[in-house]
Amino acid sequence: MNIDAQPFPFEFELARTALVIIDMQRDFIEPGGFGQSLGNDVSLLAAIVPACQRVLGAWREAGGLVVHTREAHNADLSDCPPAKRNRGNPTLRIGDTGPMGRILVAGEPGNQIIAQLAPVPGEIVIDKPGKGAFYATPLHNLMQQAGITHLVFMGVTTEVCVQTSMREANDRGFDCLLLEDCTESYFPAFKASAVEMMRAQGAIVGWTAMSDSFLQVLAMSQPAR
Ligand code: C5J
Repeated sequence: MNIDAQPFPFEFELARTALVIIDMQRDFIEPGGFGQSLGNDVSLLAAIVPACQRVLGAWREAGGLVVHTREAHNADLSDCPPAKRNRGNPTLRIGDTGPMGRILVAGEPGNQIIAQLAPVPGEIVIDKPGKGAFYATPLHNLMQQAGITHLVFMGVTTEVCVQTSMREANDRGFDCLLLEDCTESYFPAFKASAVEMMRAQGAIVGWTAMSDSFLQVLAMSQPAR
């Protein structure tokens, strides 16, 4: 398949491609979570949910592999370095109890993926202690076992966990596409810069495309499995 992308078309085979949805969890998207504790306006992020739902629905229909990630720490915070916990001087630190339970702790209500994009059986869910989806997680092995060579990214936030994960994937040899209208930042200027820098220099980190181009091509595909 061939997607109209920047800086040039992105080619992929459905059976060798995974859709990776980064951290669409309540802690970042709903009031009362980690995002708001850092002083951010979380309403900006909710705007991408309908576009993400359309892509996820079409990808599932096509039989593509889905990976969801969550930024999540163990309840004893053994995987949260003090440097991370203390950063930003937040009103609520990682591990503190907020309106949606303990901030960024696995299993807490705020740590769940939002209902509109909730994983279904058979989809991979990766809990990651860092910003990148590959650091201290089994993601690389799982992708190799599944024969995956290409990754399509959506999620939040563009310049933090999405960009870090795409860079990690790129260094591990994956070809990566970012769906521009399916990613968002608390800082619109940071999103714009991150998108520009990833596709610059001939897709030095990866390609970018709008979800409509992706959906059009997907609609013409044969199911992967
Ligand atoms: C942040 C993320 N922004 N998922 N996490 O701390 O981007």
